[in-house]
Amino acid sequence: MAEQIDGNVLAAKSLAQFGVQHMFGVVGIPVTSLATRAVSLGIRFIAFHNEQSAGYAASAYGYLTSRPGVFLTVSGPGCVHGLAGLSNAGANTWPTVMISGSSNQNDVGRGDFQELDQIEAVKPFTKFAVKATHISQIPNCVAQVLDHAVSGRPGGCYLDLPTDVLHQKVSQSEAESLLIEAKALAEKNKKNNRANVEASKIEQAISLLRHAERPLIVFGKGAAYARAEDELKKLVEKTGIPFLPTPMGKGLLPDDHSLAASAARSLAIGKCDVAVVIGARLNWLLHFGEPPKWSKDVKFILVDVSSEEIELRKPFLGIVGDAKQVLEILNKEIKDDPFCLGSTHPWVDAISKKSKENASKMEAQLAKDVVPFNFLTPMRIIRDAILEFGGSPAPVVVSEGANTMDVGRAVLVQKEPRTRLDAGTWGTMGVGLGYCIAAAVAYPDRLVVAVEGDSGYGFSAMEVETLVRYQLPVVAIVFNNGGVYGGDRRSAEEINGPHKEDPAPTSFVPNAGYHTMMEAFGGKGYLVGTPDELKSALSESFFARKPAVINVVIDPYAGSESGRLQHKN
Ligand SMILES: Cc1ncc(C[n+]2csc(CCOP(=O)(O)OP(=O)(O)O)c2C)c(N)n1
Ligand SMILES: *[C@@H]1O[C@H](CO)[C@@H](O)[C@H](O)[C@H]1NC(C)=O
Ligand SMILES: [Mg+2]
Repeated sequence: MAEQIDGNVLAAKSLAQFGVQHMFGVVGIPVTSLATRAVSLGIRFIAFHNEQSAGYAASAYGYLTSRPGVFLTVSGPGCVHGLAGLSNAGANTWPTVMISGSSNQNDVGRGDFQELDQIEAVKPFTKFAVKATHISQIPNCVAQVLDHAVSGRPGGCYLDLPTDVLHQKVSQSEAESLLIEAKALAEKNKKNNRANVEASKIEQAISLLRHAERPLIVFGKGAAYARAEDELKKLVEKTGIPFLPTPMGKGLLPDDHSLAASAARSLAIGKCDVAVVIGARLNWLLHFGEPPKWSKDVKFILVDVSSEEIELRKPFLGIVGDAKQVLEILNKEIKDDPFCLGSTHPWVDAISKKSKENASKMEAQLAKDVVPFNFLTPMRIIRDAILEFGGSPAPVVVSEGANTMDVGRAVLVQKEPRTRLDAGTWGTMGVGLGYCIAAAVAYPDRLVVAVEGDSGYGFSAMEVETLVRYQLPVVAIVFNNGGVYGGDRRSAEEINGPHKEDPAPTSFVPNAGYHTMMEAFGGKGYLVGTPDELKSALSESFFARKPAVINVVIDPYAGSESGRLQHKN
């Protein structure tokens, strides 16, 4: 009898054929064999403790590499944990594929092992979901799910592989022809992300920018994903228009560029009359593009890959297209009739003055060595250590938390694109270690530095074992202020009732030994409370390129409740 292979092997072969190089996940029935077969075909499988983190890792991998980040889960609860990663990928619009095993098709509705209608469960969080109902469909399903993740606006996609399908068999030769067929079909169906950008819209955009008195260029992680940095640089330098990145747009142009408006953010968005917004959504992070933060007369030029986004926001001018492609055309068109505001232009000058004022106030605060640590002192030391470590490509910075993330965003300096991964559009806590693992796997030559609130860190802290197991060069710095936002801030009348002896809902055990948890797995742990201790822990761990946790003791009352978002709490 000719040699036969099962669905697990065919799925692994399909993933390899369609270019998957890394996979994240948690194994178990019925997908363990899929993972081991994938490894034997050359795919690196990073095994996690929890599917949430594996999903976060896959999504960040998708963002960093522009290829779908793939993660594998078991059925039922594994799939449900994975929804965290899938939904966060959708919120961030990062190309991500969750593959889950599911129960036997014949036993559906009878309470099979880990049974769940997974296609229904993933629906709100995916742009495409498909179930292979027979082994012969596997190669084509794999091709489709990978393609949908990256086409148009990227996002989460799902592939369901029932146990019976994973156990079905086909002959080697049949498998080969299924793989060939799927490849041919994928070539034929390949979608073209390069839309036809209307020339009249480009002309209109240029005319708006040319006649604006106070123009602004805003860009976000969509532009970073599109690798639009060179074209953005050209546009900014050609026109002399100040720019403002969203948090993960930071680094597309260096934070210390003379036209950076981040330190004059309020003025820039409050007073600009024309704003070209590229690969960033006018959502809460940009105050919906509305007053009072923005002027009521501002004209938005919105560049986005998704026509739905443009329909939703109703900008003055909407241009549907890939950020890099649209910028290429804009730059080409401007060339024939160049204009540049120059540093003496009143708007550029006002932004620059305001920036310098704000920056020097900040530097004065940062220059002080405050012990017990506030947030600023250790953040300055970390900033300087990262800059001093330098290297090109630069280290990737991962950040989450409330105060810790907000202070980090203002203080840490990004000079290269896609070097900042944070809680993102949803403000999701728990993403940090997954993002660290993704960055270290996607960029094996780089250092990864995580700057994390103790609460944010704790959501996925067990994944430090994963760092040690794969020996990834990740230095996780925990800002340990004993809780969510820090110490117990309840007023006397709030501390009452039968449970008044309980710690506050925001409090953790004080002085938790996060560094010893890392040491328990054989990684390096540091406990630091002074500038000198922190400096020495940073330089040692950065150069060691080994997994490390630095437990930084912060004054529990140094931060504020909800960090920057106090008005929402
Ligand atoms: C998944 C998820 N759960 C809960 C929250 C609510 N939340 C916002 S910030 C935060 C933690 C803030 O504490 P920490 O990370 O220690 O930062 P700090 O302000 O203390 O520096 C939490 C729990 C969230 N954003 N995401
Ligand atoms: C001052 O600079 C910080 C950091 O760049 C920024 O977050 C803040 O919004 C700036 N303040 C104003 C008023 O623009
Ligand atoms: Mg905290």
